[in-house]
Amino acid sequence: MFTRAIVRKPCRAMLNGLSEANMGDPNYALACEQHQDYINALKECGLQVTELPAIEEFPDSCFVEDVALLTPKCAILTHPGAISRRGETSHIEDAISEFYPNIERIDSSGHVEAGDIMMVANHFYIGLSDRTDVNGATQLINILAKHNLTGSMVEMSELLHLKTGLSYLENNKLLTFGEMNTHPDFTQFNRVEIDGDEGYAANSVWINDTVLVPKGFPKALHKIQQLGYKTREVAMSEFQKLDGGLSCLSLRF
Ligand code: CIR
Repeated sequence: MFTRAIVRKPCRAMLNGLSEANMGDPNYALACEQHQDYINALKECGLQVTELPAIEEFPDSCFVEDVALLTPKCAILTHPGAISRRGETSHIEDAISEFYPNIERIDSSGHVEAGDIMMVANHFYIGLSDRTDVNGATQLINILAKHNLTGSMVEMSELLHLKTGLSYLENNKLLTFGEMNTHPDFTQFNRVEIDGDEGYAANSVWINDTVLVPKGFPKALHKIQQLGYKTREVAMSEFQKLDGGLSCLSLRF
């Protein structure tokens, strides 16, 4: 059960955000509209939303998920693998300190972006991607252990972040895509494969028994509804152009 979320408004400089999507430049006005609807969707799921202002200095700063891991027991500031994103952590710290008195941190010898971290109850799967390395993941596992939480590293080779191809929908249900469909670390879950042409929807978000699903992926939407969940579609086209999915736009806790 989540009660709160933190989001950050997109900045005009988002046009210069990191991207390998080759889908063209995002339209800033439309991105702001979509972001507002995303906030509405979080509120419809019962969350109290902290809305942080845009920071022009960091083009990718609306993707707040990557710079911190918030768990029921602790908050951890990451050290992003993407150089242009490292300064984002100090900006999120103030917002988080309101809710977590003692903030842990990944030191600069390792890299972690929390888009690579999937929480399943007290266990945290940590994808080893271009953005998260063994040093960072080891630091994270050690911090989690101090709080009676566990973590494990997941080998991966194709996706930007672990959750680009995986979403845990609670109740042992897992959406998978691409290399995650047959990944040995996830065979114990009830897996639902997202079709190759709808891979972007593998990043959907469970919030208090509603699942947010990106708009325009009808097969994925149907599969999630068949699992018994209420769904809420959110248009994400402008964030997709920057490789950002639904989970990336908020910290939920
Ligand atoms: C980046 O490449 O860092 C951003 N353009 C997108 C971040 C997406 N975040 C995520 O998947 N958690």
